[in-house]
Amino acid sequence: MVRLAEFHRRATENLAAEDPEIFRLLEREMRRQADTLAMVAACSTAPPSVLACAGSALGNVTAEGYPGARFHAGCEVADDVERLAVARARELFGADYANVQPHSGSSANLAVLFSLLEPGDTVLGMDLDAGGHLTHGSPASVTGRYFRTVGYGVGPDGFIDYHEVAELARRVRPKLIVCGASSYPRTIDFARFREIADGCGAWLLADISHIAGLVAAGEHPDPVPYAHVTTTSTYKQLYGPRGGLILSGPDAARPGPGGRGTLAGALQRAVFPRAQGTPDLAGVAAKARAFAAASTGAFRALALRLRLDARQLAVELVDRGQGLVTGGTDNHLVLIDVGAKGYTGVVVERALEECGIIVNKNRIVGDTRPAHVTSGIRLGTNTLALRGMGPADMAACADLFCRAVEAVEQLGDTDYRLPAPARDGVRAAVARLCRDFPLPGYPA
Ligand code: DSN
Repeated sequence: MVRLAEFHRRATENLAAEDPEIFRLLEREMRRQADTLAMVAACSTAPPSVLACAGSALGNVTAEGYPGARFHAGCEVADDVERLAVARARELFGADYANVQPHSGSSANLAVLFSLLEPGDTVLGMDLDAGGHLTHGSPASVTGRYFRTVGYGVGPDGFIDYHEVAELARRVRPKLIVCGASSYPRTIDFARFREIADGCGAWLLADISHIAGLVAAGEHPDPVPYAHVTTTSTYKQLYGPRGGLILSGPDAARPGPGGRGTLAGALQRAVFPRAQGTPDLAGVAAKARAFAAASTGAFRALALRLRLDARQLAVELVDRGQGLVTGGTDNHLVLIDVGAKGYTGVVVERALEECGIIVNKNRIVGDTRPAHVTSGIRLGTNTLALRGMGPADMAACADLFCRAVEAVEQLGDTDYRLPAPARDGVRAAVARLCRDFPLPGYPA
């Protein structure tokens, strides 16, 4: 303990002395995070104990393979760390199988797709504009180049139309269906997706990167009993390090692709040696730490709060005249149609950033604007809830959002003017809110 603490203290001092340029940048980033209101739905703030693991000497270990079967010596501790991370992930999600090595959620998805499918097989995934993810078969991703991909969308109300998905699946006979999304504000019916997959003999992959914390806390239906494979990134709603995770429930023991071995065996080989070499063991330790934190009552309270925060934030925004995709939210995410008020997403994103509010532009259903412009803004409450803000504090957040947006004069798709007095007023209010609700464990 003393050795580790001493190491981190000296490491920081050495960094300051040896490389003041990067040291200053790291300090600046810490200050930026403390002083701004992060409402990017795909982010959270990892507790310092997670970052201590991620920056530890375990990162020095080269350890291809799995615990007890490595291709390098010196893995005694790394093996224990990885076994602990796997056990904690399985316990947290009630899974029969867990692989903690993927470097990201995207890597996890690629490993799964490339292990269960052959090039040219059909994948049915949610369209990017409807709320899906690049790795669910977008033509911009390798998944859209190596597989025949068909997209399902959402109905005019913004909700998934399960009858339409079932009809599409019957027609195109996919070998794999992906459910889960990166900008869908509503509950996903994993049991219904499994029925659809079973109806056409497809594998079902649930990507819960955005809602993993809600799932772990019982605040969103659980995909693990239904999907053959579940994936997630660990840095979004699990408040963990950059990284990914693959899980499987009762299907882990069933035959793998082509009837060979087991599904669990295929997933192990999918990550190593097929898709990755040595894992990031420091990252694996950080995942283990995050999984343990996510198993606590405090985390369950946080997950409930972030869901209730999002629900209230949606109400407050609608009360202030904002149009929301689906009219509200069931999870942590609120999707705003700023195009309806004549703004582009990119202009709103930039104007809010000038005011200290961090959001991201997002295409919305039927969007005619390109991905770098968009008509939508996506908000999330992961970090607001971590700061201790509850539903009663969402009026203040919605107010600041609307004050900033209403002050913007849109001049072109990407050009705008934001009068300094309005900007400074919102910025000062944001700074006050951040001081009143500091990030736990971070210097204020
Ligand atoms: N998946 C991307 C997002 O939802 O923004 C980033 O992780």
